[in-house]
Amino acid sequence: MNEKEAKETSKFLSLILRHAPETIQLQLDENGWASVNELITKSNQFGRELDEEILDYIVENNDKKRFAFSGDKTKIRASQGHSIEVELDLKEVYPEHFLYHGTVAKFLEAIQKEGLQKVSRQYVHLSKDEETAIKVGSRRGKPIILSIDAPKMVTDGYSFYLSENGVWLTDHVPVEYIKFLM
Ligand code: HQG
Repeated sequence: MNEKEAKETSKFLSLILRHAPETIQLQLDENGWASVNELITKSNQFGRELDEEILDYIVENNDKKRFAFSGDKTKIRASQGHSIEVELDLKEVYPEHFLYHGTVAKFLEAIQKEGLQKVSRQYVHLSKDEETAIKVGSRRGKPIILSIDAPKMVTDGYSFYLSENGVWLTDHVPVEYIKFLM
């Protein structure tokens, strides 16, 4: 499998495992897991080439480690990024430093009014460093980086979670914790 094919398959898996499993008549369990066998069979029926070797390759080599197998490798799920309700059973963790969020200018006015919202995902996504946030923002255009006083939020009772692939998650970032570095 070449890089282009791997990227396309990864995008397909993001669609199925984060947003719309019904596209291939797949059901995720309440924790977001899909049966590996069922995912392979239903993807193939849908016309998407997939087998265990391809899945292994993607889980291992995906640039953001977006997907993970269960311990016995019978199940697979996305580690974050869902728009559908799943219970990831993430442990609460306490960030000890500022976190970052990459966005673009057209959202700033709304963010300045209502803080960072989940929009269509299950959580607000934050990055551990500015470099990562720049990449996230660049998906949409010229990136604008916001820094978030996460330690202060913890002191004030807000919860944070860290996904298996290192993305910081929270429910809402009110505007008073955001520094607009421009
Ligand atoms: C913006 C990718 C208006 C927010 C990335 C963002 C990440 C608001 C967009 C992960 C707003 C939502 C998530 C408000 C936030 N008003 N706009 N109040 N609050 N926004 O894609 O953080 O490649 O749902 O700034 O790397 O961009 O998919 O969130 O621009 O880790 O694995 O609304 O997705 O990872 O967009 O990205 P998204 P995100 P993957």
